[in-house]
Amino acid sequence: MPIVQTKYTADPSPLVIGDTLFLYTSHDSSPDEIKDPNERSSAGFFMYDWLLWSTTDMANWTAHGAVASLTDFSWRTRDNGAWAIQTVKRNGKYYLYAPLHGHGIGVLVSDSPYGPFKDPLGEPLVWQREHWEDIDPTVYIDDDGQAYMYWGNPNTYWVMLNDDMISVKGEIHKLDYHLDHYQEGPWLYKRNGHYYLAYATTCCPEALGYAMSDSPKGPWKSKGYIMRPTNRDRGNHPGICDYKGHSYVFGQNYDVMHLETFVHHERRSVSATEITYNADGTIQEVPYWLDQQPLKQLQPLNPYRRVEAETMAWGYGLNIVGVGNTCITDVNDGEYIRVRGVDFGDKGAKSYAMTAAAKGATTVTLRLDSQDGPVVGVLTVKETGSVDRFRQFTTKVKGAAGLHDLYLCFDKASGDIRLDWWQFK
Ligand code: FUB
Repeated sequence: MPIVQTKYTADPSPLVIGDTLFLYTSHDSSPDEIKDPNERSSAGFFMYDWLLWSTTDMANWTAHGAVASLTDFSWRTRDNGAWAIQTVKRNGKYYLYAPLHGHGIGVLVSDSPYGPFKDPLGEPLVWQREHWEDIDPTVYIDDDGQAYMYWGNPNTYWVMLNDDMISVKGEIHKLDYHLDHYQEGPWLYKRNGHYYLAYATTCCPEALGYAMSDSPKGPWKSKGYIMRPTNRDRGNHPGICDYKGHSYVFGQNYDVMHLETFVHHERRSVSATEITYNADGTIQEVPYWLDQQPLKQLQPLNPYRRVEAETMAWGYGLNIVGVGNTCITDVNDGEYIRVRGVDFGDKGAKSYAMTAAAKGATTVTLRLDSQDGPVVGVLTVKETGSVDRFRQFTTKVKGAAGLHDLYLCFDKASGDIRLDWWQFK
C-alpha cells in the first residue's frame, strides 16, 4: 500500500541527505481541500502546493507539511497546477524545479531541505511559449559538476544548467526520436557509470519505463518497463534513488482512494519498492504495487527519544496540519497510527508521554502488533483550552519490551485535537 495515507500525494522526488531520505511530492487535494466548493466532487487535478516527507528506515514516514506552493511564484497566472517537481542539492542549497502551467518551468531556492523556498528569478527558468509541454522537470548534476535538466510531455527536452543552477547554458534540445512508450515524468540519474532516464509510459494506464545511455546528452536506448501497465492504475511517475545500500523506485497509484471509491478522481498516492540492477545495469521488472511485500524496515525505531506524532507507517483517516511544527489532527474513533518496528529493548518501557493540544479530548490506547493486540497503556488527552495550547499527558506502561509494531488506537474522540509528539521512558 502507499507509504502515506494522511494526504493524497503524487510525483515522488526522493533526495538522500546524510542519514535521511527526503521525499518531495505533489499534493492532490482531498474534496475538502479543493478551494472552489462547486468543484469538490470533480475528477480533475486540484494541486496548489508541494509536500515534504522524510524517513530513516523506509517503513515509518514523517510529515513536514507544505514546503512550497504556487504562491511562491509571483508571476504565475494560475492557482491550480502544482504539478511534478524535483528538488536537488548543490553547494549547501536546495533547488526546487517546478512546472508553471503555460508559463514554463521555475526554480525555488532554500538553505534547508525543509524550506522556506524563495524564487530567485521572478520569471521562468525556461519557457517555450509556443506550446504547453514544459512540465515534469528532472535535474541531475554529473560528476564533473555539469547539471542537466530534462522535461516534457509528450516530447522530451533537455538543457544544461550553469553552476548557479538558476540559469541555462546553451540552447534547449528536443529529442528527435521517441523513447519507447515515453509519455512524461522523466527522472534522470547516473549509477555505476550508466545514465538512466526513467519515465511514465504512454497514458493511460501509465507504467514505469526507462532508457539508458553512456552520456547525459544521450542518445538514449529504451530498455523496457520497470513496472508494466495495469488496469489497476492510471497515472504513474518515477523517482529513483539508492539509500542505505538499497535501490528504490517510487511511483504513484490510486490505492488509498480505492479504499473509499473506484470512481475515478485524481487522488493519487505514492508507493515505493526495492529494485534490483543486473550486471549490465538494466533494471529487473517489479510487479504492481499491491502485489509486493511491504518495504523492509532498515532499522528499528527508538521510542525513547522524541517521536513526532506524524511519524507512521499507516494512519488512514487522520490528517496533518502545520508546516514546521506539524501535528496530527482529524482524530476519530476507530482510527489508529501504526508505527512499524519499535524497539522497546529488553527492560521495556515504564511510561508514555504525549504532547497534545485539544478543544476536546480522546483516549489513546497503546497496543502491540495489531489494532487488537495486547494493551500496554491507556492515555487520555484532555481539553487544553485551545488547539495552540500544548501540554504533556502521561500514562504508565506495562508489557512493552522487545521489538513490536506500536498501534496508537483512538476512541472517545471529540472536538479538535492536535497530537504533536510522544516518547516512552
Ligand atoms: O501530477 C500532475 C501530473 O500528473 C504530473 O506532472 C505528471 O507527471 C503526472 O503525474
